[in-house]
Amino acid sequence: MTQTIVVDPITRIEGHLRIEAETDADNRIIRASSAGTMVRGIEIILRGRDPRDAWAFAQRICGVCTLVHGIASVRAVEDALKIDVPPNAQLIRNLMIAAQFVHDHVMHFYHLHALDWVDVISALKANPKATSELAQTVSPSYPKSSPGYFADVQNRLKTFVEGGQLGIFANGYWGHPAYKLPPEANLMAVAHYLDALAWQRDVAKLHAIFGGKNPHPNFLVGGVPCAISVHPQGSGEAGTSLDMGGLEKVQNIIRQMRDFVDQVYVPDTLAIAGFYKDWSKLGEGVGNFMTYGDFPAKGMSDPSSYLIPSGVILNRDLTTIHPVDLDAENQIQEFVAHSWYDYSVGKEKGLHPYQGETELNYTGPKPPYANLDTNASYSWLKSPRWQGKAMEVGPLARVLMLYAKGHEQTRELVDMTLKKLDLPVAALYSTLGRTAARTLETKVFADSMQGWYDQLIANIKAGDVKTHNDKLWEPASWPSLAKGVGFTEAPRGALAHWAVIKDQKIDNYQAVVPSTWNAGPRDAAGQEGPYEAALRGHQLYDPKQPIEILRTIHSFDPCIACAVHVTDPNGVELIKVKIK
Ligand code: NFE
Ligand code: MG
Repeated sequence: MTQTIVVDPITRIEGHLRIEAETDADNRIIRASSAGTMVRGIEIILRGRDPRDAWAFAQRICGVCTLVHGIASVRAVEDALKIDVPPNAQLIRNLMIAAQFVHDHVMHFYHLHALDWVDVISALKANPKATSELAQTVSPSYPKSSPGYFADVQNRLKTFVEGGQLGIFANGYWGHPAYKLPPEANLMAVAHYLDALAWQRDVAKLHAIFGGKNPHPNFLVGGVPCAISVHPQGSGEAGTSLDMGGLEKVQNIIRQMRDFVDQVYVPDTLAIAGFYKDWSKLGEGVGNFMTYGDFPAKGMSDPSSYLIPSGVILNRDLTTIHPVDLDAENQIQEFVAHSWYDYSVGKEKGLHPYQGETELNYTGPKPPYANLDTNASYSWLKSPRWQGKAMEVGPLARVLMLYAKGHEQTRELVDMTLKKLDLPVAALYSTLGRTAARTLETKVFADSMQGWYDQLIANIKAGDVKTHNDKLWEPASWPSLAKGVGFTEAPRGALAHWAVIKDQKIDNYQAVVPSTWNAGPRDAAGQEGPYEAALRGHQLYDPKQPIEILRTIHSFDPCIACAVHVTDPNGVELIKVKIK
């Protein structure tokens, strides 16, 4: 007998995601459908606006990836108007993007994904002294590892549970046999969950130092809005510009970031992964991977200088990297065959984002409803495709790309991880591989921050304090028609904004974001998106507690606000959790 399991909303993600999974008599998923259930349409809001302001609107697509839409937006306008960004501004952008990665990935691991693997209630049974011994083996350089420390954390947890107020830990499938960690490992992870909360509050300040605030730091077409002062610290001459005192704070934050990644995040990932090696055979997805590339050493116009290379990997073949051209009309297209949109060319055809259309047409059932008709339209997400093929974007795509291109540190990290877990390279193509890739790339980017910081300081010491190029600031200097694409690697994957500028105003604006690539519905040809493909084959131990679905979906780190560029206009919850 087949049945449909509905998980709606999927929690511990950003935005509103619904999964409908059809299972066979053995509770094995034979067909999964991924649906975004909310829409607003930032792209419509942007029409007619000054392109120099677009970043501030686009950035509101999401408060989780707090700055990536700002970056993609200023780059789109700079690409359209052919504006070069000064080297210091590029370095500051690299530092801000990398800080976003480190912050976001650590938060995702501990606060969104960990509880799929860590049983909070089991931590109550742990022996604090044994936990301390475990912690000192797993993370020998991390200072918070005494028996007293773990006893304190356990007591805090006990108080929650005895008060009947699990709060942030209220809804988990605690006690499910899929949890494999011993109580001590669970207690250690819960302690690091709390440590990571305090840590993230401090390191988020990097964005505020360069961009005035976090989330949603300020940006500027042509550079960055923070002026640099060379006046000595404390001389009172710097005004509101960034002085050496501010830069020293940045140095301290980079140190704090690297310490937490090295001492806690990487060792915890490896330790926890050791108990879940079965998950190296599940949850692959579509087997195609794409990156746009980022972190230029010499500006966006020189892709050979990017730390993350751009390219496409097809069918796991790491020997051939296909080039990605974001301007080519036959490469990237969005389809709406199963989405609640209409296209003027008909629902079966794809459109390149320069010609992209945002014409809402909800044809789904009236809520509350039991099921969506997944043979018809069933999502507010479109289905982006590269040369007609579904692509996974994100940490796994980036790590594979760096690995395929022979990036030395990535190779060492991947080889170390596989050796430690005693797994083959093929293990990367899985739920476990995706989660490990997120951790490993965090280390690569955190370490790279030091180099960009050192370069910035060297430039300033050599007398270069320029952070903005205002040569083409005045709209009168622009052509009457221009179009450009701005791209970045966001924590969840390749992100690009396409802007058409006509008579100094935005004529069309399209954002195609990472979670749309990963979470989008089937296309006109019936090809699944990565979430849908990844879920197929999962066997559910208990369909009423579908933790297996959460593990794989969370391994992608969904952000549905980004994916449909939304927030709900009325704050109304449309649909309730329904597992039947
Ligand atoms: Ni709202 Fe985002 C990231 C973007 S979406 S989190 O990272 O773009 O997938
Ligand atoms: Mg879009």
